[in-house]
Amino acid sequence: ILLNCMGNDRNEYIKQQVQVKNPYLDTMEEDILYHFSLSTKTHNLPEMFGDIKFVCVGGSANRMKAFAQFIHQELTLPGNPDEIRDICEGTDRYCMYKVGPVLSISHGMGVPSISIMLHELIKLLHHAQCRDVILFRLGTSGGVGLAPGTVVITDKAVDYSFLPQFEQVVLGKVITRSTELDEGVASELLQYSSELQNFPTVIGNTLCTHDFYEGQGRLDGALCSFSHEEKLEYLRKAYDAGVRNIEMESTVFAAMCRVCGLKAAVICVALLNRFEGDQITSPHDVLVEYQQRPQVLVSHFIKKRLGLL
Ligand code: R2B
Ligand code: URA
Repeated sequence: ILLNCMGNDRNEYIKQQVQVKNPYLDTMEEDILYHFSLSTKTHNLPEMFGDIKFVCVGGSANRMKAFAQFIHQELTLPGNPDEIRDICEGTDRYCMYKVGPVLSISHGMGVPSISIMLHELIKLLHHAQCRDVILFRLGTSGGVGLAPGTVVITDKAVDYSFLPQFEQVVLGKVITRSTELDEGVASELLQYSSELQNFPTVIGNTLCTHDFYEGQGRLDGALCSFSHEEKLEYLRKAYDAGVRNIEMESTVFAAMCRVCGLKAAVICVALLNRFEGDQITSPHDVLVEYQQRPQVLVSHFIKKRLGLL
């Protein structure tokens, strides 16, 4: 019985760890996380990152720095938030800030950019022996039948045919991975959004595309190979499949986190209603306020989890 218990405990313990799914990694003497400008030989990753519990990623470097400063204030941590240092200052590919148990990282635009970052992030969390980590993508998106400013918590991240899957070409063949996200975290986020004032939030599917213009059915790119009617028909089909917003990273984010046993959620604000147009016409200050909304919601979640609320 005792052995059995220990076995179960051990399984539980391992399950909570960040799992890399690559047998070659353990045979490497050094692992250079090139795009972070970090390495297992030159940096003590367990010491630097071992206490991380929440990882927040988003496209823009400035926005993720602002988020780090914001969460620093929200958690009332000591020190000056203006003096926060970019851990990846040795490279300008991505930026990274650590604030207590929270890591804030930028990922650039699109699937290839975020997937490079996620490979190195998941290895970093593994090398650092982090446990019980939740990942959040905080982003912007185009709303599908939603008022600008609405926050969308992703139920399923779907591809161009509205299926919850991510296709990747590996050695010349397409492999398909599931993009199921953590249901518990999503419903907890929705619950917390109702505790915030003037905070329109919905849960819905998120369409992930490989382009901002033609790929999202926009009529205002340098190329346009379809009509206004065809655009509306595609958006209507998306809406009927439960899609409420469109962005460019959610499927690979969901797929990679799932394979590695990481709980993950996607929270994006809609900057416009795509049934009404393609250009983002809101004034700068309005857009800045919209982009703070996912940050406010995730900060609320983190404070709840840390017992600060
Ligand atoms: C949302 O906004 C960016 C495009 O403007 C892209 O990274 C995304 O997913
Ligand atoms: N990001 C996108 O990918 N699409 C939009 O319409 C707005 C932001």
